[in-house]
Formats: sequence, C-alpha cells, structure tokens
Amino acid sequence: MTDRKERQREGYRAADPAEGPLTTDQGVAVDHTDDSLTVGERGPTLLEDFHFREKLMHFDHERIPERVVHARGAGAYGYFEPYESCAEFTRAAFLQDPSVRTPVFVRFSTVAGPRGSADTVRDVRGFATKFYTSEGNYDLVGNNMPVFFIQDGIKFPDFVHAVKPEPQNEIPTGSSAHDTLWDFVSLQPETLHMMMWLMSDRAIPRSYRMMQGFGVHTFRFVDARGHGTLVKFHWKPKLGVHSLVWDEAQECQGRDPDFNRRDLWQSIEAGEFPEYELGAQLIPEEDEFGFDFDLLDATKIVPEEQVPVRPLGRMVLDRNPDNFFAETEQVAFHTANVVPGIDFTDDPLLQARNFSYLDTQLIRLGGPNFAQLPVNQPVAPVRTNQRDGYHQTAIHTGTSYSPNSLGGGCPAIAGADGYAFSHYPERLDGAKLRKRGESFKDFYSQAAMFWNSMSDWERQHIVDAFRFELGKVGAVQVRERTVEQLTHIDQGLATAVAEGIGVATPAVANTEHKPLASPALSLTNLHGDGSIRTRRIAVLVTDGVDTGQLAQAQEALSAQGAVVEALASHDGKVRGADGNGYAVDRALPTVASVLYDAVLLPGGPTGTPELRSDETAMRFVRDAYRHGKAIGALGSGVGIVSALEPEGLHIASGHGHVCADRGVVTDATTGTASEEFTRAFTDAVAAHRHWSRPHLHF
Ligand code: HDE
Repeated sequence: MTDRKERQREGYRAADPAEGPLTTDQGVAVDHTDDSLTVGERGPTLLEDFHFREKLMHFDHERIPERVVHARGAGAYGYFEPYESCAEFTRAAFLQDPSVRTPVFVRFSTVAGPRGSADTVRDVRGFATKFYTSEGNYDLVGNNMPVFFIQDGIKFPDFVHAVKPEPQNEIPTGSSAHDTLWDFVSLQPETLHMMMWLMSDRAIPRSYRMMQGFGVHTFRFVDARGHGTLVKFHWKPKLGVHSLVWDEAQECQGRDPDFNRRDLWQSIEAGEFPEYELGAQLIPEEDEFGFDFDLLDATKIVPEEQVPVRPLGRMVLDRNPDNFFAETEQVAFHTANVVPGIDFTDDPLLQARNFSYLDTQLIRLGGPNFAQLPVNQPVAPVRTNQRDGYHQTAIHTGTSYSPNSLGGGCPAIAGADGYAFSHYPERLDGAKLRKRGESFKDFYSQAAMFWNSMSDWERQHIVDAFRFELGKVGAVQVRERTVEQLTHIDQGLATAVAEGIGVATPAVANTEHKPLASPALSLTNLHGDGSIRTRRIAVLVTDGVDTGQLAQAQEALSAQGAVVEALASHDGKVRGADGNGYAVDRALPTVASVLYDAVLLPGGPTGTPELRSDETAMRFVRDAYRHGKAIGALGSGVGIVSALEPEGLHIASGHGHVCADRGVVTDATTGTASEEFTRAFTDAVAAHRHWSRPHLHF
C-alpha cells in the first residue's frame, strides 16, 4: 500500500515478536512467564517479581471507558476520490482532483448498546468517516438515517438517558423497547420522524456495506472566493440498501452477535471492497428560506425529488485495521474537524456536537494528546504550540508561544494564500434567548411523508415494530400517549398499533399536513447495482448429492461474486452420487439460515429423503422461506420445497421446466443446472427478499 496514511501507519507497527525474545516493558529479556516468583513451590509470591507485577499492572489497565454512545463499532481504511472538481462549490482540496486519492478511516457503529452488545439490534447505525486530506483531517460523522431524534443538543443527555437501559437494573441491553425511551418519545414529539425511521427496516441493516449514510445537518461549502452553498451529505452504497427482517435480526443476536462486524471484515479480506458514492444536495444560500421547514432543523430531510443528490465521488474500503483497540477503539471523530472549504451552519444540534466530540475524547482517551495516536494523526504536517499533557509522545524542541522572536517566529501564521481555514463570515444579529424557533415546530409532516412513501410491506414492518416495542412497555399511559402521537402521523398507523398493544384507538387528530411523499425513501427504490456480489448462498448437501449438477450451479453463482458454502450435518466430506467425496464448508449445527441470503437444494438419487428427515436442515429451509429469501431447488431437491407446502406457489413438477415464483426457483430436471435455472435463481437472490410470498411470518 502506498497511500500516505499507510506509510505513516507503517512507522507505528510494533516490531514482529518473532524476531527476538519476550521482554519486560523495559526491554529486559524474560526466560519464564508461566509461574510467578514464590518462596518454595507452595509459598507466597514475592514482591520483587517485577515481571509478574508489570504484567498484571498493565493488564489491570487495558480497558478505557467505552464511548457513551456508539460504543460498539467496526472500522476499515480505504480511500476517497472525487469524480470531478467541485471547485464551483468548495475549495476543499480533497474535492478538486479526480486523480488524487485521499486516505480514509471509517467506523460503523450501533448507538445504544455497550461494546459487547449484538450487532443486529434495532438501532441507528453510525457512519463516521475521517478523511486524511492534504489540508488536515476532515471528519464527516454521520448516521445511516438522515434525521435525528432531537433538534437541540441540550436535549441529548435527556434522550440518551431515556434510550439507554433502565437505570435500576441495566435492562434491556442495546434496545429501545422499554419504558423510559417511549415515555420520552411520547412527551417530545420532535422525536417522531426519527422514530418512524427507527421502526422501519433501516434500523436492521443486512450489512454495513448495504446501508446509506447521511451527514444529517445542513453544512456549508465555501468556494475560493468565499461564497457559501448549503449542503446535505449522502453516502449511497454500491450494493444497494438492504435490511434484515426483525425475526431474523433477533435470531442473529444469538447465532452471530458479530454479524455486521464479521461481514465487513470478511468482505474486505476476500477482496470484495465495500464502495459508497458521496453525494450532495446543494442549496444556494439565497434559497435557505424556500422550504416548508427550517434547514437548521435536524429532524427534517430535504426530499431528493426537491433537491437532487449530486454525485461527488466514491469511497472504497480496502483494508482492515491491524489492531482493533489501537485503531477502531482509539479513533476520535469530531464534527468540528473541518478543512478549508467546509463550514458549519447554526443548526443547534451541530453546534452542540462541535463541543461534545472534543470533550468526550478527554475522558475516553485520557488526555489532550489523542491526535498523536496513529489512527488520528493527520497526514498533513502538524505544527502547534500545544505542549505537554498526558501521553505526550513528541519531543518538542524550541519555543511554544506566539508571537516569538527566539524561535524565529515559528510556526508562522498562514498567509493570505488561501491555504488556511477562515471561518465563513456569516452575518448574525439577535437577542440572547432560550427559545425554540417557530420554524422548528412542525413535528408531524415529515413523519407522515415517511409513512406515505413506504410500500405495503415496509408499512407492515413498521406497524409490527411499533407493536413489538410498545408491547414491551409496562406503563399503559406511555403506550396510550404514544398511540395518540401516532394519530398525528396517520390514523391507520395509530389504529393498527393500538390494536396490537391493547389500548383504545384514540380519536382522529386534527393535525393537517400536506400529503407529502418521497419515493427515494422506500427501500424498494434503493436496489443499487442489482448484483449478487458477496451474497451468501447455502447449499445443503448429503451423501448421494448430484455433484455434477451442484458444481455447475456453484460455479455459475461464484462467477457472479456470490459466496457459496456447502453445508451438511457434519464437517469433512459427503459422498456424491458419482462416488467422489464433496468437501463440506460448514457443519449445519454451527450455522443457521439467518446467516445466509439464500439457499440452494441440489438433487441426488438418495439425498433428498435423508435431508427431509434432518430437522436442522428442514428448519434451515423453512426459515429461509418465511424470511422471504431466495430458494433454489434442483432435481429431487424440489421435493424439499414441496414438503414445506408453500400453498399457491408454482413449483416444478415435470422435466426440463424452470419455475420461478416469488423467489422460489425450481427445476425438477436431474443431471444439469441449466442456464435458465441459474439466471432465475440469480435474479431471485438479487431481489434480496420476496415479500409477496404467501404466509410470510416474521
Ligand atoms: Fe454523536 N456522539 N452526538 N451523533 N455520534 C458521539 O463522540 C453527540 C449525533 C455519531 O465511531 C460521541 O467520540 C451529541 C448525530 C457517530 O467514534 C459523543 C449529539 C449524529 C458517533 C457524541 C450527537 C451522530 C458519535 C461519543 C447531539 C449523526 C460515533 C463518543 C447534539 C449525524 C463516532 C464520541 C465513532 C459519537 C455526542 C448527535 C453520529 C458523546 C452531543 C445527529 C457516528 O461526543
């Protein structure tokens, strides 16, 4: 790797331990690290055992406080390159030259759960990017949802206290389904738009590689002449936006709590680099007040149909970190890490963040020198007058004040050559007051817009999510108040939720809002490149499997970038119908359908009855079916699909005929996996889920 960040990291990699003996922290060689120094074989441990004491002392201090929010995350390095110069809007150096790649580090996270919590909880996902630009670090600290729960940062401690586990018993872990959160929501209606997103499938992404990212706030681009343009940032994943279903997400929490983290790591290791397009909604300053809402209100989006997203460039994540703690845990993002050409607006949430992110690192990273940590170090030269403090690693020489003559006046103040950051000279005038502006007070229109923009199945999932979450709330008045709030969004939604949680349907609210909709919000319109790259396809095999047919199908799917794994009741090999051994990738008891995107059932003269009597295998197929996943069956494998009794589905019966019906692709022909079959199965996998399937149950 040749990028500047990589060369910098290289200088920090600790020497390969294979090259010398174990030593103490002081470099003294150690010949024994398994027993402490004692008086006789059974006597007390001696204080003079400096190796033992140092080892324990260090171990005792291995943990640092976890992030108060976004504690659980996973990170990766990569690069960003613009498609063309954005000089028309911003002078930011990293957005000028398509031939210049800027190194990045991205950390994805959940918000509410602690470091050891499960990945697939219902939650917002953080999407924080550090650009190591030639002009210093720029951090775009976003989420996978474009709005936020609150409008003013002063409410953040209240919101976080409400969403975190109940204080008396720290239950539930990483879940919003409890009384205090919904109590807060029902009393603070600005949360409702975000709650709609949280109850939607956006809150259970299939993969960090398959979710959008948003800067959330309105920021400001500034061009070389000092002219400003308001901007909203968007990340779009190349693979499209895809989610799990709730039942599956819950099972994943037990089957693989590292589901999203593992997916990111494995994809990068396999050379399947996650890719996202950075886009911007650009709004001329003179149009700032041309909307039905306030651009400074982070609980609102600017509909893409109103202001299209202009593609700016692409980001590719191509390297996993070397050390989780050193890099992913110690990375310190800060919304105020901006570079010339990018500036803030007066969004009160953003203003609060500009204080909080710097402040939080002091407790988390133990002092003011965290910018010296390798992952946080800019690749741009750093020359400050900051000195001393905990964990100072630099040996500064010379003076550390300005102005000075003894140090030759260094470091000098940047000249007017356009290199330095200069704050946007926004004109402001007003009385000091604590008051939420009237332009922030419409809490329901965009929540309703979100609801209006959903397809039927997305609506059903939202209703189910509300029922699940409120169904875990003990306080009846909180359930009632929340349903009452929902009537301001949509009476049908409120009624459906009320019926599920046993409270009376409240009277129709007299809120009036325009019947807004934004098709860009529905997952049905966010399919990405439509490929099956990195999709995990399970092939269930037993002795007697038709290996020829299987190899054909496997080859065709792998050629399209899918990850195909053969699963059997045991590890090792199964005996194919041709007598040859066929390698098993994983034993069924160690995996589950929820860890795959699709399942393929190959044929074989003796295979099928055996598989049918294997309850683990049958459950695998049943789960894939009810979670809406693609199922392919060949030859006698078709019998397994029929055994599920999927009422009303067209399933192949005779020879040479491929049936594809709502993601169930069957071909009863023995011996070959036809091109027609693999094409139909590929399409079914690419569609992600098949919601119109009869009797889906989540
Ligand atoms: Fe954060 N947030 N936040 N947040 N946030 C933190 O900073 C905070 C908000 C986001 O991977 C903390 O270093 C306040 C919005 C991400 O390291 C802390 C407010 C958005 C991450 C903090 C917000 C975010 C954080 C905790 C309201 C989306 C993880 C640890 C005014 C645009 C970054 C840390 C990582 C982390 C404060 C609201 C995204 C305490 C006060 C809105 C992705 O500083």
